[in-house]
Amino acid sequence: TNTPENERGVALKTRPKTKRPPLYKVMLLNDDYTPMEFVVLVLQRFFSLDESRSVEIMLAVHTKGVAVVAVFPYEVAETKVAQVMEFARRNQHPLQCTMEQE
Ligand code: TYC
Repeated sequence: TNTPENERGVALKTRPKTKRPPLYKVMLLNDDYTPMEFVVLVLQRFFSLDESRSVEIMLAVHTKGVAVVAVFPYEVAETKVAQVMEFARRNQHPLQCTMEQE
C-alpha cells in the first residue's frame, strides 16, 4: 500500500520489509554460594559452550556481577532461563538467570 511513484506514476524502488524479531540477552548473575563448577556445567549443558568459553563467562560473571551468555529470540531466551532456573533450584543453588531485550 502507498507505494512511492515518480511524477509519471512509475513505481520507485523501495526496500523490502524484512523486519527481524527482537533479540533478548540471556544473563547470569553472580552470587556468593553457587559453585564455580556448577556454573560452568550450566553453560556447557544449556548453551552448548565448550569448557574454556564456559570458564571465561563464569569468571566474567564472578568478577563483574553479571554477564551476557547469549542472545536469542524471545521464546528461546525464555526457555533457556526456565531451564537454568529449574536446574539451579533442583540442585539447591541460588544461581539467577534473567533476560532483557537487546
Ligand atoms: N561467585 C561464585 C563463587 O565464588 C561463582 C559464581 C559465578 C556464581 C557465576 C554465580 O553466575 C555465577 N563460588
